[in-house]
Amino acid sequence: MLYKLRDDLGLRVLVLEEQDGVGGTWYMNRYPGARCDTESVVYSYGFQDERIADWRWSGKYPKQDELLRYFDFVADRLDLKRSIEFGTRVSGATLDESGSTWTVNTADGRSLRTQFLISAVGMLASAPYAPKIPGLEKFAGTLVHTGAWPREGVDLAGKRVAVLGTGSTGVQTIPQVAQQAEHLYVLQRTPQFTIPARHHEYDDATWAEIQRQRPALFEKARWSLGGFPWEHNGKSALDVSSEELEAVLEEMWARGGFEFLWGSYKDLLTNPEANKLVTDFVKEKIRARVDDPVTAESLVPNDHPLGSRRPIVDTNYLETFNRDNVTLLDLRRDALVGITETGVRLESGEVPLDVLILATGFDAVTGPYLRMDLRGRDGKRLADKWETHGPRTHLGFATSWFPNFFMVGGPGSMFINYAILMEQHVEWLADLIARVRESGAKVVEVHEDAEVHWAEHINQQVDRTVIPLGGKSWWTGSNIPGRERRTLFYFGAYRRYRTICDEEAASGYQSYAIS
Ligand code: N01
Repeated sequence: MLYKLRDDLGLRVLVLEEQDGVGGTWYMNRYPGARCDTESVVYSYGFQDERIADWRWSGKYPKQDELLRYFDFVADRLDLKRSIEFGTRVSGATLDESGSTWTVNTADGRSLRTQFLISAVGMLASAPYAPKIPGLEKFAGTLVHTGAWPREGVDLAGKRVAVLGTGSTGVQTIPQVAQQAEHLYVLQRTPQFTIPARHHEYDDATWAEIQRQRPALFEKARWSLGGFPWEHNGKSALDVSSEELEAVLEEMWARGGFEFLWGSYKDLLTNPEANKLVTDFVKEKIRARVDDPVTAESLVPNDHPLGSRRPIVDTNYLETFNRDNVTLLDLRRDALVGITETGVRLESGEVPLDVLILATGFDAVTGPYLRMDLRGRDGKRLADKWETHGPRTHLGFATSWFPNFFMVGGPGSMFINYAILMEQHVEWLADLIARVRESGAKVVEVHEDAEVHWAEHINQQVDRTVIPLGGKSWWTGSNIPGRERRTLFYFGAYRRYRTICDEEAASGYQSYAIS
């Protein structure tokens, strides 16, 4: 966004960044095993600038440190850091009475004025969530959240360690922690489906081929179902013989990653019957990967179908339970009662620990925004507005009562390959801002009925998928106790979403008042 506004549009731009370096989620999430689960080639910038064209990814899924090096490389090569103020947390922002200028307040007590305020706070990392477990504050060992992993690391050698949480983060960190700890206890409340990543390094010939195909891969991802450069085979899983189904699923399983879900049959995420076929296939895979049948059964999800929660991609997660120094503690059979000074207390008794790792996720999607005190027209607080009606936005870009305020990937946009979505959002918002400036207008605000209409649309849309069967998860904001389920994303095809965004721009932004 900085590059686009500063270098393409020639605006005066300042980025305020809470951390001391670029990278966002990859700056904060330094836990062992942190790795992107989207293929590197499309989890990078797609715009053409020869200054960053010589970057080479080492393999299919980059690790956190490689991702951080990438973002540093881009920021340095494009000379972005001179426009970024690091170590500055925004505590809030208030719209002036003129309705066209924002006063932004920083946690260190300063105020800055700007016509346009664009939030790029992301949807997860800036708001880690730790559950209020009785006694947590009493724990005398090392307590660490994966999303705030210390830069100097945590010494796990020879320690009794527990990981609480088995979402994407827990699933990534558990195999790595198991290799370092004396003993690892995995505290699992809800088992989840996980697909092998099949990570591999790129040799020079593979990389050369990827480079050759790169423009085409990006174009495909931009007009795809979920921001990835592949398509389903056009068939319903219900229309093929069981032999054909098995063969296709085995082939996709061998390829691994999200392609298994989005690149096979067209109706796995929309038709519960078709979904059940693939859900059963993955359940059998779980049983085959775990030696002890009792442990295996605890690891098989039985309360939600595959794809109804954010899918997980793993490297050796389930095999980790075959190690002698790893114990699965199934909290549905033996509930977590609390934390003591020396360990965790289950119904069956206490488990002594030196280190407790919380892989308990985030106050996702709305949390990063509501940590800031944002006040729009007539002093209306964003927190009050979203509390009353849910986080209504127009396509995830803007919300009424908050003129000249925009979000890159806000609530109501999509949960897909974020690299592709971000770049589209940046371009769309930059075009809108350019349009407002060219017209000589000072203020742009989305019409309230446009966001109401969009909220209705995404609510209808989600009912055509298996998402409502997913139980409580961050995808619906319901991972936070007491919070009701909400539709936070458009779960249709990304190409459709992109077309809707393009049509809005082509209409001259008819959903916006520009004055
Ligand atoms: O968080 P989560 P995450 N008692 O909310 C458990 C992205 N990401 O950090 O399911 C016991 O998914 C909770 O249990 P349950 C990705 O989008 C990306 O793992 O509520 N358990 C669950 O097991 C991902 O989806 C990458 O029953 C409690 C876990 O904590 C998103 O981040 C890598 C509990 C939280 O799982 C979030 O993933 C990693 C309690 N009181 C993450 N409270 C990439 O590779 C919570 N839990 C790109």
